[in-house]
This record gives sequence, structure tokens and C-alpha cells, in this order.
Amino acid sequence: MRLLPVCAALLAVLVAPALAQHIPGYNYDEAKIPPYTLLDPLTAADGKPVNTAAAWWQQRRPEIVHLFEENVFGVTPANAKVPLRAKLIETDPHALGGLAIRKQIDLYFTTKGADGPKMRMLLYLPARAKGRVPVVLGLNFGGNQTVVNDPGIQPTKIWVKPKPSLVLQQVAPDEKTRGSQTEEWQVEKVLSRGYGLATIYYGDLEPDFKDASQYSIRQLFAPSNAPDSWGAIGAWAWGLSRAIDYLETDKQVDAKRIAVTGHSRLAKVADWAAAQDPRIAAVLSTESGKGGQSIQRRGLGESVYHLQHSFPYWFCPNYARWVGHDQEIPADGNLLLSLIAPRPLYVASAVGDEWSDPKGEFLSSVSASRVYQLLGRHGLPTDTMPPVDQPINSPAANVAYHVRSGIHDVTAFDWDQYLNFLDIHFRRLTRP
Ligand code: GTR
Repeated sequence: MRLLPVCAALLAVLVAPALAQHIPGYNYDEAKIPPYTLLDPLTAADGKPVNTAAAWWQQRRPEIVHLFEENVFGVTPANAKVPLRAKLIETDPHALGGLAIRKQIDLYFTTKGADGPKMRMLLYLPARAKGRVPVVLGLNFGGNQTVVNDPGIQPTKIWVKPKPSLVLQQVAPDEKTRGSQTEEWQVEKVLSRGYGLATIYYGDLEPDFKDASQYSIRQLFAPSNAPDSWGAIGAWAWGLSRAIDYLETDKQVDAKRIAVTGHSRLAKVADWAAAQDPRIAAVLSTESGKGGQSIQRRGLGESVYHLQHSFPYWFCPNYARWVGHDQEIPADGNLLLSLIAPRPLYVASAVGDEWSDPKGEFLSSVSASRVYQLLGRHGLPTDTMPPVDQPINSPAANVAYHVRSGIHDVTAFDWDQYLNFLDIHFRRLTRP
């Protein structure tokens, strides 16, 4: 996945001159940011200040959710819960050299039997754990076998569009992909710190390709071409909530301490899932960028045009309205993060990930912090962007941030900060 943003950025550079007049705000230069107004999470649509927790929960928060449903991600169908059926496929109490209990579970979305649509969860729990353990949950890009080099992981089919036909198909992943994302997932580190890890291949929910919605779990619900109908990000986020439906039933999991994580597009998914599902107790959001935790209105890095051009199926049809109008988008990253309040939120950027606009990600976290304050929690303790590799992770604050050296990626450094953050916040919650 590291190559994707690089390719997108390269493409943008190649086509930028031709597109420049159609894409206001396409730039990487802070000095060229056009004047913009940052949306205020604490001013209601009627212009009145939101200065009580009740006004936040009853008026402003639902307004913001609606803005994202209408303009960005679309509406998750009201009947979106399904009769989830879990089938344990495999378990090993001595996985990863005795470090972990491994479970592989098929989660069926219908009662229709073994052929029904399903997703495959890979769940590791620390073998030495006594009682229920907190779990970090996230979707993965390349199949469960990629997250760690464990011969016990049963690969499931992944979606590809191979050359020359470019016809979308499901194939068994190459054995070489086993453990190819070890660095990005840090499974052994997570386990040795006392956390479980649950992951699912995002293609089980919808293939990440244009015109692939016929293979999406969206087909389980009444089809809709409405301008606010949900896109793939909504479908992937829905999958995280169904994963939690299962985790709530697993006696070895502490379902009050589930953190969601994701990288890039899958961090947009984690952000949106947390906005909709209050069971998500914490969010670890790595470089979710534009359409996620960054400020679209700054017009720096990726624009609505780029997102819409390359990934129209991620969003609702209405999102196309904002092409060329980044400065007017009514649902921006700071509002998305505010929907996570007051739950612990760690926002991570990388200095080499200009496409996501790290400063926009920081400013978003600062702005959302005001909602944390309103709800009686501390947000980020400063509005000054920290130096590279110097996390702001105050034990008193429910919002943490860092900009790491390096490129668009997830690294051991990110995970070290995330686990330190969870140690602080998950310890504070009383045991169920
Ligand atoms: C890029 C996309 C970004 C980000 C990234 C990724 O091409 O434009 O918004 O989501 O993909 O997921 O790697």
C-alpha cells in the first residue's frame, strides 16, 4: 500500500498542469493556501454556540453525523444489523511460539448456510492473559496472512485485477505475501504488551475497485442510487461494527476496551466507524488524510477532485458536488474527529506524507479537542505543532498526536505510541 499514495502523488504531478485550472487549491505550499474558514464543531447550524454537553449530544453531534452522511460517506442503512453467525474455523492455544492464542472465525451475515456472505476474522489473544483482554481491531489491505509470518493463518481469497484482462477476480494470495505486513502490524509487540489483535481483510466486505459494488455487502440491503447512499468506506466501517458484534460474544475479550485502528483509507474507515458506533472505546488513526482526519478546506495535498476521480465508490454520490469546492465542503476532518469525543483518540501523521497534509491533521485534532473540553475531558494541551518524532501524549489528555519522520506508512514507532496511549486510557476504565 505504500506505493499507492506515491503513485497517486506522481499521477497528480504528471497531470497537474493540465488540471490546474480545474482544481483550485492543488498545491504543497503552505504559503499558497487560499483563505478558508475552519468549520466550528461548536457552532450549531442555526449559528448558535454549543456550550453544554446536552446541546452537543442532542443537537450538534447529530447535525454533524448528518453532514457526513449527506456529503461524504452516505447513510448506513437503518436496518444494517444482520443475524451474525460465528463459526470457529481453527484455533491454536500455542500460536506464534507460545505467545498467542489464535482463532480464525468465519462471520456469516445471513442465516442462509455456508455459502452466505461472510468475513474471516483473525484474532490473536495474549496466551499469558488472565481474564478478558482489550483488543485492537482493524481491517487489513492484503489478506489476514499478511499481518504476521504465521504458517497457521489460513489465507482466504483476495480481489485482483490482473493484466492484461483487468477483469476483477478472487484468487488465492501468493504464499510470498505471508507476513509481508509484519512491520505495519507489529502483532508480536501488541501481544507482548497485553493486547489482543483482531483483523479482517477489507475485500471480504467490498473489493477496493471501481464498479465492484455487486460484490459488496451493500448488496445485503435495499439497493439505492440516492445521492446520500453509502459507499465502500461505509461498507468497510459497517464490517468493523459487525466484528464488534462478534467480539462482544467472545468470553476472552474485554468488549469495553476495543480500540479501532487503520492506515490511510482504512483509517478513514476507523474514524467513520467510531463516529457511528459508540462501542468503539478508542481510535488509533494513522494518516487518514483527506476525507479523514485532515482539513480538506486547507486545499493542501489531496483534493476532493483527486479522491473523487480515483475512488468515487468510497463515497456517496453527493461527494462529487465538492469537486473544485474544497473550501466549501460542509463536513471536514475536524468535525469527523469531534464525533469521536470524548473517547481516547490518537492521531498520527508522517512528515513525508504531504498528500495527507500533516499540519491539517494536527489542526483538526486541535479543533476537535474543544469538544473534548466541553465534555469534561482534556484534548490536546497545545495548539503548536510538535517537532517531528516528539509525540504529544499527555497522560491527562484524551487526544494525542505525533508527526513521525518517514513516509506514508505504519511503523513500530507509531505502535509504541499507540500502546503507551492505550496503557494510560484503558487502565482508567473500570473492568466490566
Ligand atoms: C491514496 C488516497 C488517500 C489514501 C491512500 C491510501 O491514494 O488518495 O486518501 O487513502 O490512498 O489508502 O493508501
